[in-house]
Amino acid sequence: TAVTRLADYRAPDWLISQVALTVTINDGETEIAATLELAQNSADLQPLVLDGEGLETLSVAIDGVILDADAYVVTATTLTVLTPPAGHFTLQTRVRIKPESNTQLEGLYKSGDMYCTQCEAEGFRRITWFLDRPDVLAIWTVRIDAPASMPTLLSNGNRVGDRTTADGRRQVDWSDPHPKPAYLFALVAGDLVLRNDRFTTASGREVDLHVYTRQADADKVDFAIASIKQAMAWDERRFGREYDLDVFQVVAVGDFNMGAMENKGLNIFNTSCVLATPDVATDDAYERVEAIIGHEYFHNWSGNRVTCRDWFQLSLKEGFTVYRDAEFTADLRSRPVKRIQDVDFLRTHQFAEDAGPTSHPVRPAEYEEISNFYTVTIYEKGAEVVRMLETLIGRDQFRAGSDLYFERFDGQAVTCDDFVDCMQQASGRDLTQFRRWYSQNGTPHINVSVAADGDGSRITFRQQLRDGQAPFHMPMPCSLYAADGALLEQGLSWELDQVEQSFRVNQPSDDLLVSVNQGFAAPVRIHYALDASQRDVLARHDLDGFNRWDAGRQIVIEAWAAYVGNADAGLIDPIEHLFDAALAQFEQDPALTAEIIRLPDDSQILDELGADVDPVRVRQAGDAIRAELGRRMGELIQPILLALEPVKPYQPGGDQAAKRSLWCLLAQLLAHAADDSIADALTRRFVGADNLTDRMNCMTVAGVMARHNPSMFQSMLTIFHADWQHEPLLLDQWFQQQARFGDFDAISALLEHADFSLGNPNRARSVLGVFTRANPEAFHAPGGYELLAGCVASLDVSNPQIGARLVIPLTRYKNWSTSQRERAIHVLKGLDKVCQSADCREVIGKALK
Ligand code: HT7
Ligand code: ZN
Repeated sequence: TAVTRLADYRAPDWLISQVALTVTINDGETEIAATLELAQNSADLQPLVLDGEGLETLSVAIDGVILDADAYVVTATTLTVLTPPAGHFTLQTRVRIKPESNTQLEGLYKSGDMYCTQCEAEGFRRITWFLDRPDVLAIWTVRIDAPASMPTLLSNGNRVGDRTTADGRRQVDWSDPHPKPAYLFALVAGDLVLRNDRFTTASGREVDLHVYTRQADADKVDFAIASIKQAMAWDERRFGREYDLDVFQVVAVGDFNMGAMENKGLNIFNTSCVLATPDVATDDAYERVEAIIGHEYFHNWSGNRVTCRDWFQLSLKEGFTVYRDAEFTADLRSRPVKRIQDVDFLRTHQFAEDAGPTSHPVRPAEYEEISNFYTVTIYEKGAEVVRMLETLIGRDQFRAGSDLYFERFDGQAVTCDDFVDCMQQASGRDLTQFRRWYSQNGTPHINVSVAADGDGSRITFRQQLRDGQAPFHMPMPCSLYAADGALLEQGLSWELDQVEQSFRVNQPSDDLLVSVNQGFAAPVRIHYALDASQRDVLARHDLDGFNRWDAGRQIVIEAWAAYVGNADAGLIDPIEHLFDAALAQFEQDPALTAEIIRLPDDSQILDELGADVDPVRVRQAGDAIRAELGRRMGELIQPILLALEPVKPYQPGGDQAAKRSLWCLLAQLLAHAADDSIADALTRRFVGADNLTDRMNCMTVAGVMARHNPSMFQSMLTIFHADWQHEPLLLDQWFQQQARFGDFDAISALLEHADFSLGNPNRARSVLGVFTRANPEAFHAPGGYELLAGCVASLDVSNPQIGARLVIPLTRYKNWSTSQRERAIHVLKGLDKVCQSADCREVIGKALK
């Protein structure tokens, strides 16, 4: 497969200043007439090579003259005009495409009755011939011409024309005044319901807010609209960024490869990331809707007004925008809880990615298929890198750097280095070494040791680096505590920039506990050997909220990892101790309490244990620990569960959501302990629930109980299906619960269910994503890998982007037990023989290297 390399980047030979598209939609075929104003951008005149894929070319003209067939060459992926005029000229093309048979969901495709687009990263070339690269920015006008059955015709920018033609067709014209690359183009056509609202910007401009859904979802967008207003106001307040068009449009689409897309002025959302009512969205889903609405909206500046020069710079927009949406959530909700959840997510998913075969730097040096690089490294680690910049230079200088960035590069396509340059200029700090975070992959491991040094101590940090890597520059804020938890020194703004460096403090080493990397300032793994009682001191006394939580986290991870090798109930004592202390104060901060008693994902234990571990044993050890905790703490938990009875009416978020989450975690401990005393309360809560969160929580607890008593889980599934099968998002939830708790046979049966379809990414993820990531007993059972592989082989043809994502759990076999590794390699080799797409071939190829 062809590899694209950053080192080979060259500015385009041609630029496009203006684009005029006419998109004529008819059932079965769509015609696109494109007029491109081209300008020579190279010193020597070069052929014009346009990108395209799956296009039927009808005509090509230059300056109004149709070209002879020998004046241009069309291949499967290019159209080359061999001798274009020097300087400036107009190119007109007409092509035909078939959105109805587009199953890849890239380019123009159909979701139900609605036509919609997804052009990032390289989908626009599936619509018409173009210079489909992010450093070609043009001013666009679009005419959509469609049958009267599709009255809603949307594109980017402002609506400038709207008519019904003599033959009854609809024609709508759009004009976008801001230059943009092709990946930000969008078009939607259908019969949609509009919900509208307004926002007045800080400078007094009125903006229409338009949210479009299919008829059945029209009542599910209030929360999204409120979130748009919050996001607009927040970006003005926090980053000085105003919205810049007359209308901001959002469309909800049921078939979508990812969460949402920030097309200029026309954001397209997966229904799962925009629709929210108490009956269709859990508390977590509400928070996700708010965050993703924010994320896509914030892209209007960090991504759209200032975009990426090439796809290697993807984190320039994604890392920065994730950082921005995390701050948005932190400001709207609980900052400490948001930080804990984000770090937990990073450790679970990004650390695992960085330890696996698809590990790559925040700015990759090469790729085979760019769609494979929309990863937790680009997004979440990229956001951590931006956060480190803020920590290193301070909040005010970071804001000055971001102002400079938006001002200097407005309307341009730039690089990660350009971003750091702005931070460097605004702060006056030398960030040369810091840039290694963009080019060096892997999670840095930092060994911390404390040794006596005269009457004080020396705290030494050692960076363990991969072969050939140079040390990172990172913030390492620390505080010092005495062995009894008394604060000795706070706010030590240490920074690391060498392989080894040490700091002297006056406290004797036998009475010193260091609270290291406070707030998880640097995205690293810290190795600081403390015993459980020392960690317990920090878990009680650390004034840094994140590190207080993290001390407890380390207690759990170490105990669980030890328990995998030796099921000694005594190992559970420190966890019980931690949970006891947390529950004693649950009323003060139920959200934080929930974070303390939420056990980490299995992958963090696998990471702790290193090589040759059976993931099923890790899961079983975790379940045994939960069961033991449930037995030991039952008497403490019972009254708390009563105190956490549901409050009506349902409100998403806040204290209510925290209490629901805590209830679910505690009830699961009892369920693991096979404590049937909660059965009646569980049934009552499920039947009486006025919201999805409680229904799902009850099903989760019943799913755990199903081990020894399957009937309650089964009857909840039946009731839920009968009540909610008309809602696709709830059918997804119904599939997810079964994929999580079912055995291998049950999961095989799900794939045969009439409502299962690999063609809908949400449904495919609901079964395959959950089964492979959250149900190790079924996944590692005989036939589990093959079950996934069969689906991946089929997706390789119909939707390779999704296939390449779903196969990833099978590629993480490096540290599994020998027989599991051998089976995984065997199945991957089989897949390697049949898969044809660049997407799947890249992921599988790397896993087999
Ligand atoms: N920037 C968007 C990325 C995206 C995407 C990428 C590849 C294929 C399909 C896609 N849909 C959306 C989403 C975002 O980060 O905001
Ligand atoms: Zn994004």
